[in-house]
Amino acid sequence: MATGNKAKITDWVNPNDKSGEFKRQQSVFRSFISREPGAEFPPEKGRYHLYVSYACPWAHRTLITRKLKGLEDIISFTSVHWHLGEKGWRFVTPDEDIPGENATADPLHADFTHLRDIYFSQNPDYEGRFTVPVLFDKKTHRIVSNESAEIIRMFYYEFDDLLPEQFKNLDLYPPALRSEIDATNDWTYNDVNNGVYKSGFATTQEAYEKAVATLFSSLDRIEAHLAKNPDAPFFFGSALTEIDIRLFTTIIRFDPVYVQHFKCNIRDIRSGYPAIHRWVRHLYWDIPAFRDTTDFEHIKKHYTKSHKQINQFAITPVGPVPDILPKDEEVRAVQAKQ
Ligand SMILES: N[C@@H](CCC(=O)N[C@@H](CS)C(=O)NCC(=O)O)C(=O)O
Repeated sequence: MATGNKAKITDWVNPNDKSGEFKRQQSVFRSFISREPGAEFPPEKGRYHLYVSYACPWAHRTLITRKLKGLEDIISFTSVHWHLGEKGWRFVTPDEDIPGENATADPLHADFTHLRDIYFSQNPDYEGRFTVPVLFDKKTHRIVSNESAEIIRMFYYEFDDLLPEQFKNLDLYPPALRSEIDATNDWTYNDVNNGVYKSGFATTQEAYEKAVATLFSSLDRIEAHLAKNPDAPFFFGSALTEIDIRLFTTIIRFDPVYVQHFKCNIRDIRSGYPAIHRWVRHLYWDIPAFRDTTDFEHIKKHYTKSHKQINQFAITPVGPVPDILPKDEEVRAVQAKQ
């Protein structure tokens, strides 16, 4: 759906659409960084910049992957302010003190105040949504991609020639698991990553109930899968793959935001899904690429203070406390059963 003319930024569901269902638009910029000779966007140190929001689960994928693959000195980034207003995401101003590394003004364009200025610099008539993440080429001043699923795949291999052995060897999409990863992505994208949004943005009871039922039956499926292998650290056993990255960014937001704000409240993770709870805490507490890129202040404030169609007074709930439990603590009801 376009944001142009009369549509409000919070009209994620077209008010004329009687189904009340949230239908996510396709990303528009779909080029690739490639190490093939003659590629339009070759891998080069310092050439590319990521625009993200710490709040956004799709952008969060790119920050985790950048860190896991050791690309911190190769690809720079900026996080926007957590508030999404009528003109979309905006940059932090110099007088503001916002948490998180690189939550600053746009370092590349001194006169840009909003993320949409980058989209308009590509096409003054751009009519799509102004979404993060955006992968930007400093050399040609073009947006390479605004599709997180494709940006993370570029990071898996295309920069490997510039990386030390330890990072080159990390294969997040290993050939032996590719068909299983693709099949898992299909349903986890639709039902879980996007499912929480379909639940929260629904504007009819029917659309909401359909989304929330599908979401929870897919969480049950993930729980059953992880419970089969209780000592395994990752979704596919001993191999950290893109499934862990893509599921993590939704699950880490689940109890703090999606349960109450998006009404995904049949169960929560900490009391209702022991295997998912164990898996997410391992990633968060034991692997810096997951923990260091997670900022609960951006996450909680963004959803609750930007989605006025859901939360008119922009009050951010205090709980749950804490945002994520330590690995050796359980909620009281779980403790009592042990
Ligand atoms: N398919 C995109 C979706 C990105 C997306 O929807 N990002 C949201 C933030 S969570 C956004 O920037 N929304 C702004 C808007 O819709 O106005 C991707 O995965 O990269």
